[in-house]
Amino acid sequence: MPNGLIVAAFGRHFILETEDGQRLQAHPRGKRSEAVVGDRVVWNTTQAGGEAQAVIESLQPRRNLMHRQDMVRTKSFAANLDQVLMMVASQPMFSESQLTRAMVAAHAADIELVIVLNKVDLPDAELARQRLQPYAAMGMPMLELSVKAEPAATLAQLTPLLQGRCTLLLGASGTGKSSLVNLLVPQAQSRVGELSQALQAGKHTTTHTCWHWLDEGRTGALIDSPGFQEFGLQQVAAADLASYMRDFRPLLGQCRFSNCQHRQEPDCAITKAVAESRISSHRHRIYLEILEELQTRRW
Ligand SMILES: Nc1nc2c(ncn2[C@@H]2O[C@H](COP(=O)(O)OP(=O)(O)OP(=O)(O)O)[C@@H](O)[C@H]2O)c(=O)[nH]1
Ligand SMILES: [Mg+2]
Ligand SMILES: [Zn+2]
Repeated sequence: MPNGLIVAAFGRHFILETEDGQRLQAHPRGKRSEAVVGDRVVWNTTQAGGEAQAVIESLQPRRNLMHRQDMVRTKSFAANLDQVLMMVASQPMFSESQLTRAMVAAHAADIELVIVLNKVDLPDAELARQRLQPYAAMGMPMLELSVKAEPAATLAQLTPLLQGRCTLLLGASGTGKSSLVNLLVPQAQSRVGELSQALQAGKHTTTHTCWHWLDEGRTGALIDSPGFQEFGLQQVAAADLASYMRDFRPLLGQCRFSNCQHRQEPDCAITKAVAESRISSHRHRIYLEILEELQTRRW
């Protein structure tokens, strides 16, 4: 049976790309639809209503899997990634909680994350820069863009970073992810239109994750994803959370208790660092909020 690549996912409907670059509508065999964008799959053809349809028979083993949940259901949304670009902006002003959550999710999946501050042409970019200061200090890779105002500079900055790699774009709604995709992949917009038309049958979701090749040789790809509000982390074990906080990591193992949760325990290296402003109090507050969520809530 032939191999294929999942390039778009709409609930139980998928777009599959064949090895020679053809795009087909595909459905999973059986009830479960575990495939996500970036999955390599084995597929087969069936006849449905006189039309040939692709059926996803099985998934190939994944290199990694990026998860995220919302209140409604678990969404594991892209696999086999080389890196995540987390896009933030000053308009709308980014949420530090969402940024931290994306960083934790990428770290837990062992995927590199680069913070991209977009819209630096806007006057309040300076405020966003200040809020990103702790992230720069902890050594997060970071770059600044103005996709709309400086397209040529954006291309020059991103081309070397994206070449030959598979990159997932993440970020809140309105940060400029699709603008970036359309700049880098000028034909992307029309293709998105075609795909959603092809999938009108019974489905009316417009939020979907979609794969775009960056080059003719199909070596580099950029995955656009819907902007998020919720960013649940139920795949993360509460006990591992602190180790995914980059600024906490160097201090882990220095608390009095080996099972310290870094809440209010005596002789906690983390709360001490917070008191001495070596770790930002925002980061600690966000950590406690996520910890609480992982220990109590099951979405
Ligand atoms: N000022 C400014 N505006 C920008 C820039 N990049 C994108 N925008 C604008 O930001 C708005 C949102 O851009 P989109 O690309 O749709 O954002 P998105 O992240 O794809 O949003 P969702 O699809 O909802 O998740 C649009 O009005 C863009 O024109 C920029 O560099 N500077
Ligand atoms: Mg978009
Ligand atoms: Zn501690």
